[in-house]
Amino acid sequence: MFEPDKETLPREELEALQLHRLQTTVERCYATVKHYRQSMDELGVKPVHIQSLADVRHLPFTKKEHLRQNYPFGLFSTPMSQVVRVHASSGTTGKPTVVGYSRRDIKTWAKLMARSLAASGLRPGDRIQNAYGYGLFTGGLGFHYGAEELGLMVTPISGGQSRKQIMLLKDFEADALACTPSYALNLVEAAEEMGVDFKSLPVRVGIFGAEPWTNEMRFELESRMGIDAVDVYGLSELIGPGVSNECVEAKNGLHVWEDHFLVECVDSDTGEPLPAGEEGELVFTSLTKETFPILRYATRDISRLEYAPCKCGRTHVRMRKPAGRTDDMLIIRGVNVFPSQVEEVLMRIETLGPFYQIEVFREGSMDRVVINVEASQPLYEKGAESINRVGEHVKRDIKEFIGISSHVIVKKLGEVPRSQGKAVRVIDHRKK
Ligand code: DLL
Repeated sequence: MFEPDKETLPREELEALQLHRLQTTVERCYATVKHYRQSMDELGVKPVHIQSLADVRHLPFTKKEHLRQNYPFGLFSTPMSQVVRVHASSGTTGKPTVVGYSRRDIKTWAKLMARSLAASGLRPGDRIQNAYGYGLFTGGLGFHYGAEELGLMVTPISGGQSRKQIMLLKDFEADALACTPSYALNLVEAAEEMGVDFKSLPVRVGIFGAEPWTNEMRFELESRMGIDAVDVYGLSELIGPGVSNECVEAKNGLHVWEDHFLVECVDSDTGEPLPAGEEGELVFTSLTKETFPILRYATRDISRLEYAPCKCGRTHVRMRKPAGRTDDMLIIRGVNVFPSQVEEVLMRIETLGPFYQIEVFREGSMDRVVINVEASQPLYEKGAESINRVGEHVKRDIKEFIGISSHVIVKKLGEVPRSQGKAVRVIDHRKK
């Protein structure tokens, strides 16, 4: 562990620390950020009302639209002269959302990422190839600073140049690869094209995140790459990657670094807290941020919290692999569908490649779902009849396990679009 005393704090002590930090954060927000003062005043809540961790529920939610309304620096809590970095996420429409960091925030983030990398099984002296995008996206620099903090050698290659990635993984003897799970699949494919068996490379662990991926995808990646694949979660509004990470010992849920973030799981329709263990929307409050503290950020990410002890010895709560975002949930003729459910079904069919994309059309008053998949090379060689049979199989399984009718198109290997960062899993033509 990178910070064993903090990562194994008995829960009582952890919660006492959280309460103290929550109170400080709420005071800071109220005193320095107009948006928080106004929204707390509207609810009649003052910092002094926060007397227990449960009192967090009296605070207002913060949503993406609040970041947009305060573009670019309206939610910053420090004078601009103390801000040493900004990051931004590209909104689908209009202006991005902007977040800022003080010198201390950058240090905190590096430590949290160092914790995450250590939890993933890395040690000082190990080497990591960082294929997350460098730039306004938090992935590249977040991993970079964390890796240096832990004492790893970093190859800052960013996303893309897949063949060069394979060459450098081999030549620089990387122990770890960091990228999105969908880009990891691209790299396996690039290796195959180069006649390199990925399993022969020295890489022993993949730290994959920034998009939802299923356990079925984990098994696929682990067996094709010959690695342990662990999940890393985070979002720019909170800090970037390093909000939570799986431990390589259990690979069963992501430890939320609770001395820095207070996590709640709420009903996404009503905003009411849910009993421990129930599935709902994750809501986070930062506990140590200086420039961009955030109260009750409603992530839209669906997960659940597991408080049972973990075999790795860490006491920090685990969040189950996020199933997806409520924004990405498709409603198909009244049935709620996450792309990850489709992924689960597809990954069980061995003759298909691991790439897929879902398209939704409106025809008259009906929704039509098209699932684009790829035949593996051996299936492709067997010809049209076998391919059609597999297409029918997919259709049946989607109907049986998810409950929707779909049209399945089995394409040739390489015909479903690839990505270098977050994969585009759904194209919803109804929204155009
Ligand atoms: O994706 C930060 C990050 C970089 C995380 C690298 C992990 C690795 P944003 O671009 O702000 O930040 O996007 C945040 O991505 O609300 C989730 O919907 C999704 N997401 C991130 N990690 C995971 C994950 C980065 N492990 C949004 N599983 C979040 C599922 C994830 N979804």
